[in-house]
Amino acid sequence: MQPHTALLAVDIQNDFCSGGALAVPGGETIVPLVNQLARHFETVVLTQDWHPADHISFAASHAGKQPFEIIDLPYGPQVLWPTHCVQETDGAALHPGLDIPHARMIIRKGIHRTVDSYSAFLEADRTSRTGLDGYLRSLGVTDLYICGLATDFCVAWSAEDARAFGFNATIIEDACRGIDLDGSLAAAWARLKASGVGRIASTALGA
Ligand code: VGL
Ligand code: ZN
Repeated sequence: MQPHTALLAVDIQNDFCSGGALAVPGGETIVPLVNQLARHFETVVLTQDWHPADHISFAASHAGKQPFEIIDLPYGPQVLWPTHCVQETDGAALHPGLDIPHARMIIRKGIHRTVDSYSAFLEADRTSRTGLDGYLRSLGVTDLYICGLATDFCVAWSAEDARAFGFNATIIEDACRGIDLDGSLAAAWARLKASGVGRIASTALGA
């Protein structure tokens, strides 16, 4: 790949894989492909969903609420999730099969108790930044390829924000898996298309 490209591998963590607290169907099956793709990129950034134990996105933090209910927060609607990716737990660890020794940046997100962050760039208040845009720009990255979990949440939000921050963004579709909550996967692809996010298969990158 050209030096101005980078791979963003989103939330490939135990809790999003089989047996995890918020398992994405087939989540772990992308791991060998992501490893292979990563070899084509000099710059690889990983993200980790990384929540405090009493995070506002957890159903358990709201009396009487169940996972997958939606509540209104000051920054907008919030899906309530099973408790997942709690800081420093095994569930929050990167999947052990991930083999990307040259990955040189890990962005941890969702670290503030009162704000969720699906996006690797901007938290759900749409104001607080993770710093990823500045990091990529300082390396001269203009084109971002994105893979990981889950297609319809953290991958989609990260890709849309990549566009909003002025990067070209392309999702490597077979290197992602979705949650698909009440049609969220189709809705995400429609939004992605409208915001100019590309969609390719890994074979197009020679992987
Ligand atoms: C994610 C729901 C909650 C994701 C993270 O990585 O897509 N989804 N936290
Ligand atoms: Zn989360």
